Amino acid sequence: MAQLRSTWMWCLALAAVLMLSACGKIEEPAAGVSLSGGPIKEFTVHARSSGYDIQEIKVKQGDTVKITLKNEQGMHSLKIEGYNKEVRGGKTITFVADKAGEFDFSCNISCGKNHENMTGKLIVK
Ligand SMILES: [Cu+2]
Repeated sequence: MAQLRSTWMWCLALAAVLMLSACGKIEEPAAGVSLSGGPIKEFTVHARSSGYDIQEIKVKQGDTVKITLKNEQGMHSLKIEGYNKEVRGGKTITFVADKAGEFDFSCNISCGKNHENMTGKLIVK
């Protein structure tokens, strides 16, 4: 009788382990959702010839950053110095903010007389 009970307990324990490992698999982030496993910070930046509507993008180190650039006037891009990342109007980029610091971004397309106004900062803390 005692032996039957211990076998039963062992089966329960095994079932619990199997269930836990199954749950672990479900919680794993799907590919392309979060690159780092950390939170995803999403920004939509609108570009006009007068500049970007968002001049500061603040995230934490380890965050997955998703930036969508929308051209409101003309053709623009958003290039982040030091991260070697660029997004063009109508496109989205996703990357992991693995380096802390302040990184200037600017438009990498000669878009006219206000081109130099198209600047901002990615701040990674
Ligand atoms: Cu521009």
